Amino acid sequence: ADQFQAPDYYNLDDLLSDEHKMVRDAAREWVKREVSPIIEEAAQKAEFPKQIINGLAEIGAFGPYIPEEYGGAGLDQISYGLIMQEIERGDSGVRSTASVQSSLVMYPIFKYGTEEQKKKYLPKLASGEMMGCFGLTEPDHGSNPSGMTTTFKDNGDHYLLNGAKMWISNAPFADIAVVWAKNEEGRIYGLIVERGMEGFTTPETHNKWSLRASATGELVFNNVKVPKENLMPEKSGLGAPLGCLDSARYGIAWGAIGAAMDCYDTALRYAKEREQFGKPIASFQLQQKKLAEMITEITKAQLLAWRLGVMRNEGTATSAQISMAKRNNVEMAINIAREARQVLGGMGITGEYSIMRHSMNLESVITYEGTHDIHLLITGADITGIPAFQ
Ligand code: TGC
Ligand code: FAD
Repeated sequence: ADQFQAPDYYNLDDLLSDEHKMVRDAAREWVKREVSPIIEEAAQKAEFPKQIINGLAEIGAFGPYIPEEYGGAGLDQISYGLIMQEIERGDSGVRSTASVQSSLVMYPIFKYGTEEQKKKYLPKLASGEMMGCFGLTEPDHGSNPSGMTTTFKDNGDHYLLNGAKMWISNAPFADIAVVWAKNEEGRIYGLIVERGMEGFTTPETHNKWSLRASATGELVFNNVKVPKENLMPEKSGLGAPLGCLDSARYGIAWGAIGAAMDCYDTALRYAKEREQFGKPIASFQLQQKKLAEMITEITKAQLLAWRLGVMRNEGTATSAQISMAKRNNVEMAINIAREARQVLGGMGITGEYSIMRHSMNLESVITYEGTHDIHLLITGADITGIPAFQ
């Protein structure tokens, strides 16, 4: 059984409201009950566990902060963060599915879509009846999405969409895709593409060593006729997809804490139980150093995420502040996973424990939603006023 006990070294619970704690605890219990028992096998088989979709919807993981009138949970940003933390405590791939559905599919429809689009898609996305994916990255344009070559052009009562997207989470099973493409003037817009439209295919990406319980694929558009009412008109330009990324990156800053907590908690328990040289390995200074540094880093990351959440609630958090938290917290988690794996010795490499899976997953998390390098450059540009991307 899942024995997880969440570390809270600085009594962060005192900073949370009763609603925050209730939402967090419900997500935590659900992960223990529904995710932990099945996730290792799903990851080993490289299958997304579709049976958890309903449960994700029930804990409010699809559109936590989308208003209730559109089917969302109507929660604040801290609750959103806490849900992501708990889900990623289970698995980063499951959190990916929730991040994409909420921040990369529901958010753009809510912010940039028409009233008809909101009514048509948001309630079904919130309930999990419909699943979505987000296509920004292309084979030749990852860190530099402004160079994208996917295009759409006016063709009477519809647009003709051509191009390809790569590394798209949820693509193999998604019912709809929010796709970013350039019009004839080179201006970027988001289009809602539905599965079944002629010329639209979603080949799956195989042989991943990371995020194996998440389905990843391509989006290929070959003269796809997209009805004009599927264009999201309220925002265009690169700022439109980047606005969605702000929300998803914020969720990852919390999610990474969950993965780190799980690794720390597992390593701490193991170190107290495992004996070598006639003593628990937790009694050796070298192991204590690892564990003490882990809890210190987790505590710092919690404070960063919490403060960012307060600023998100106030509407004052900048994109650069979000980049700092995503970058710091994911690096924190990947380092903790690596150290925790060593505390478990040989057992650490097996699927008996979650640590190696977290460690492999975090290799994707440190790359997607803006690589570790790109977030450093965003901070660099912000503090110096000099962008160093090119
Ligand atoms: P730049 O000139 O800096 O900006 C272009 C326009 O965008 C505006 N902007 C933003 N708006 C909202 N939010 C942000 N975070 C924004 N950052 C920039 C900016 O003001 C400007 O607006 P305007 O009106 O002046 O045109 O653009 P650039 O081409 O120099 O690129 C900047 C850079 C490198 C930081 C950006 O392109 C970037 O972030 N690259 C990384 C790409 C990335 O993160 N891709 C993620 C793909 S999705 C994904 O990975 C999902 S995984 C999900 C999962 O499974 O969990
Ligand atoms: P590149 O941009 O080619 O970068 C390669 C290396 O060069 C990196 O180390 C990078 O930091 C470095 N680099 C690039 N530019 C600079 C620079 N200016 N200065 C210094 N170094 C630089 N995308 C989506 O749109 N939707 C999704 O759902 C999605 N899901 C994903 C799921 C997984 C499992 C993975 C692995 C990726 C996913 N992505 C998704 C794509 C992800 O966002 C990209 O992989 C990421 O943005 C990096 O792009 P790239 O892989 O093309 O690497």
